[in-house]
Amino acid sequence: MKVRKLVTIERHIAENQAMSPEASGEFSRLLRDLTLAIRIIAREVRRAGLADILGITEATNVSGDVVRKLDVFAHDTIVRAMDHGGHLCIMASEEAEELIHIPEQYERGKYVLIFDPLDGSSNIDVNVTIGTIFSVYRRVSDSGDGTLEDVLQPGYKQVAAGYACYGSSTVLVYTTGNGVDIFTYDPTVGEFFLTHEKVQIPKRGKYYSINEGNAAYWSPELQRYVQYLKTPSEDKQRPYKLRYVGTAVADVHRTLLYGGIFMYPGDKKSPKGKLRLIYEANPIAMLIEQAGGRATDGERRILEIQPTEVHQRTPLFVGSPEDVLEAEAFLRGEQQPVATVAS
Ligand code: P6P
Repeated sequence: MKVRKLVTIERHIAENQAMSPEASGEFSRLLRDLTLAIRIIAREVRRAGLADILGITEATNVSGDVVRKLDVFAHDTIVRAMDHGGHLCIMASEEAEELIHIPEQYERGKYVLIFDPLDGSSNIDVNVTIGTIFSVYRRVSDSGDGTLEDVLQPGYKQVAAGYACYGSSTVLVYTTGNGVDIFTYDPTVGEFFLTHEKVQIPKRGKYYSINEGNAAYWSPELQRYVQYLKTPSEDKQRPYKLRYVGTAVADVHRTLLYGGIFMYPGDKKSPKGKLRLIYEANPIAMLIEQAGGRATDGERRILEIQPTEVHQRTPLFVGSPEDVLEAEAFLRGEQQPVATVAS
């Protein structure tokens, strides 16, 4: 629902905290520090072409992606903003092979931060939308330094999840389990203002989002599903429109607002697909489920998958509940295309 009242994200977090009695304020301060990092990244994204932080480094990350300067900047900004506040016991970044421990001079807190500092790297140098994705968990280890066990938690344990989408404007979308709220950044005052409250995804959409360039590697069932979406139907529900940005945050944000389905499936080349479970799929899944949508790997609920490795990948089917359920039926071989009008 669109919002007219002027509410900043700080006030929204504080009011949210007031609603959860056990909140000590530590969680609110964690989110406040994270939004500072996102503001700084947003500024650099806007001026990247002028600040010589476009372009690539010689490095590749643990997933084999070419690392770009803005990736490194975003990663460093989040670590520097978050490592001394006393809220976290450990961090994990898609850009870092190893877990990020809290420097010994700083206090450790009860939360875990998992983040993809800059999602959509391949789009950075061509001025296409990119994003930052984050997840917050409570620690499961008792005290002191966080552990691998604190990081490898199933997605349903998230206490917060969100993304920043650096597009025509910068929006911050997050949930703490009480629905999904969207904030739009006003750089003239340096504030994120609440613009959509308790967002609900349409039950079904008219968009599908997948990299059709991989069609030759898809399973026959997936090929049948996508062909079904492209085949005109008597009720004009189909064909769906294809939209694919190549930045998960952008494709998910459109799916959240307009409905439909975003898919990064496993295929013959990459049986587990490309997206990472803890950095991308889990936060996206929490947000979409909180907005009334569905998020699976084609059969299992993403949030119930027990991670075994920090950088593990998962197929992802996410969006309007009717669309994702229909995709799953095709993947099980159940659905046969219904009668369609001659194209
Ligand atoms: P492809 C960006 O590099 C990313 O990790 C996701 O944000 C995006 O959805 C996907 O890769 C795009 O991958 O293979 O279609 O270029």
